[in-house]
Amino acid sequence: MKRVFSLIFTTFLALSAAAQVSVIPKPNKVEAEEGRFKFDNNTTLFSNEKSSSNLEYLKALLVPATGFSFNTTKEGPADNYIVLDLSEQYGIDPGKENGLPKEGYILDISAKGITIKAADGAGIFYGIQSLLQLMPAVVYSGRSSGHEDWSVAALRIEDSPRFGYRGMMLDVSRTFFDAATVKKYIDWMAYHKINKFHWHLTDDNGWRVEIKKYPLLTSKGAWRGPGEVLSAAFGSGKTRYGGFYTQEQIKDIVAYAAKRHIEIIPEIDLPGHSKAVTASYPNVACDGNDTGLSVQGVGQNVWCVGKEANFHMLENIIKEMVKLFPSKNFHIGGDEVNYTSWDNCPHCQALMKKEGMKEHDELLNYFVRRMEAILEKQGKDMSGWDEILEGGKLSPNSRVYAWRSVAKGIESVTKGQPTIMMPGEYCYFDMKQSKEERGHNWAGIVTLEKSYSLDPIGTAKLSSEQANLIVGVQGALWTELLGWPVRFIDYQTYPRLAAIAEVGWTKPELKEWGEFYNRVVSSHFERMFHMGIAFRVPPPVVKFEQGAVKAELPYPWAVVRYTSDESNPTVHSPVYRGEIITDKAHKFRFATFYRDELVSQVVKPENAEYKYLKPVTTIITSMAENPKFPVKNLVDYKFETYFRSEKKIVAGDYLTYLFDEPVKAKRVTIETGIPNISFYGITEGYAEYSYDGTNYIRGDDFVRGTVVIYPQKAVKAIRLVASDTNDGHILSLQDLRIEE
Ligand code: TNX
Repeated sequence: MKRVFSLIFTTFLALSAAAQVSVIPKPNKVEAEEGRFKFDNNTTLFSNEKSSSNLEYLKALLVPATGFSFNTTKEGPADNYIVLDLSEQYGIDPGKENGLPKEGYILDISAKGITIKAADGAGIFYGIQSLLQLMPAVVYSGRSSGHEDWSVAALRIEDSPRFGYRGMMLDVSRTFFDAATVKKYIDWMAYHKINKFHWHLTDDNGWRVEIKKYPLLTSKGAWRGPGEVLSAAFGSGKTRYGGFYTQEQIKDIVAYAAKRHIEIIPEIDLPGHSKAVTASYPNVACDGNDTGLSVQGVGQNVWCVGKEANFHMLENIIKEMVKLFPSKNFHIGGDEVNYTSWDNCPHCQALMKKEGMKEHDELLNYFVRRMEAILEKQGKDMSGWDEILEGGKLSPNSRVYAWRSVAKGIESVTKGQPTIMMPGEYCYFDMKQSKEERGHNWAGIVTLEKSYSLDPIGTAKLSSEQANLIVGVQGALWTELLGWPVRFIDYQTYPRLAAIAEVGWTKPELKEWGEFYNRVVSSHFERMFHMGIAFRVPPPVVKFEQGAVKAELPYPWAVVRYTSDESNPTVHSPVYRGEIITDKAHKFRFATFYRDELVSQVVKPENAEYKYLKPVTTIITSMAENPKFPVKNLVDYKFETYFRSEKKIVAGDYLTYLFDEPVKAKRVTIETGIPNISFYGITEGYAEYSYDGTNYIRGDDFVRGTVVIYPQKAVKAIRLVASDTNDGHILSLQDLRIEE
């Protein structure tokens, strides 16, 4: 009887310990065991790996956090140890079942010691990552309080990834991130067992890699602003903006990533998205007088396919770059080519004729095939965005990155191409995370739950051969919107990358949203905090119902603070404890705080009456309207609808809101740019206001597209004036927010 009881009891203990393992991405098999391993000053490290890289990596985290010395031993220790045990024997070989797959590991923790077994260095590294996540979160920062319990529960994890490709893409062209930031970004990826870094190094708005043979690519093409060959973009305004990586810096970053078992796949975006090139070397562009614009509103940004010299230049660029990047794969972009450039170019037209092509996308395929050949000569396989499927066949080795939809990924594998699934609606971290937050929305709102719900193989009926062509999944951060605020890069990436990491690593049958979310908020927030990530903290949902303001906490122990005077909550604002009866719900503001340092988006109660005035207004403007976004959108007082100019604005362009009757307002907020995206606002300009409709008083200059006016008397008119062109190809304006 006693035995039975103790058996039940141990099983219970073991089960609950297994349930407490909150590692992200979730390991594929966890068995809890009895006891704990306690780290102390005599704990030794031993590794049989030829390279000391994993061992040093582990030690560099453990020593500062714990204060223990973690001496390394020459022989396998008998007690109180951490052993890294690498042997190819543990791998799958034809004669043996149940071996460890690539990147797999076994983490064994007993009271005596910790062993990580793997058949490759990456496996050892991932065993280390799981171990770190089982320890107090301060292990990542070294900011120990001195009260941490440096012990871990005994268990055995046997784990390996679902996909061999678990990636993250960062666009460093639109916003430039210095080498130190890129390294930090790589560190964070490694903590999540992400193993590919797709580095989007060039785009219209900046070329970011030093090429010795073509120095203008960076001396000119890496800079935008007044007097530069590239005009200001994305809020860079009147300052010179840019930067690039030297070849030495790139090598250093590639080596840094390799130590973290991350392969860097470079991308130079071709043949479109190439304004930085054509502005620096104008001969690269097509001849002919094309005035067409790319989707992003950039003209003359395409490599001419008809000029043979361009392929020599590309080969030279590739030759320098392959020396920097050992990856077998090289990404050449291929997306969103503005074909009017080729349509109007005599060289491209002559080439079409010569090759007997009928459609302009055949020119794209021609270009792509030439790039395949250039890369093949250097021993590389080509990768590109899903547009490269158009206009003809590809080499079977060419890898397609499906970004527009899951369907594009399916089309790609159906055509026999190795494919990375990264559909925007799940994987684009430049998309907004809720309606009110900044971000793009062309692929919808990408919540954490949405990212988590992706299954890269999914429900599509694929043959097993086709399914095998899906080599993995990737998150992406495009950075048109990331110049500000500070650390927005963290906010957009995390925790969504944690979700994609689990999509890429964990067997689908083990995934469960509610349980994942619980791991994120109860353990991973604290880890990310100590990793130094300013991640997105979820805001509360706040409603005004039956005379009371009620906040629903994003998780039960969330610290939500509020104000009742329209100001943003601070760490000194009261903590929300329960519903608040009020007749001024519209003045309340709420935010979730994480450890006083990270604050969520500030939210207002839903359903409260926001007293924006809606005076009858006439618009007078110097700008032609885009008929799809007409001037009348500015006077419907629906804040989602907005105005777009037909053309790029010039200094002196204006728009006046003329009220039928003077309006008494305590405050008028003028926001420009697309609502909640903040693209195409006024970057250089000011607001004026008038009490009589004739004489105007100059208000403030626009700062990040916004001006606030506090009128002394009833206002008759408000006018926005551009003192220079803005940095978009159009201007977008919104309804006035007029408060009584
Ligand atoms: C489309 S994704 C693009 C990028 C933009 C992005 C914004 C892709 C291959 N092209 O140039 O930055 O949308 O979400």
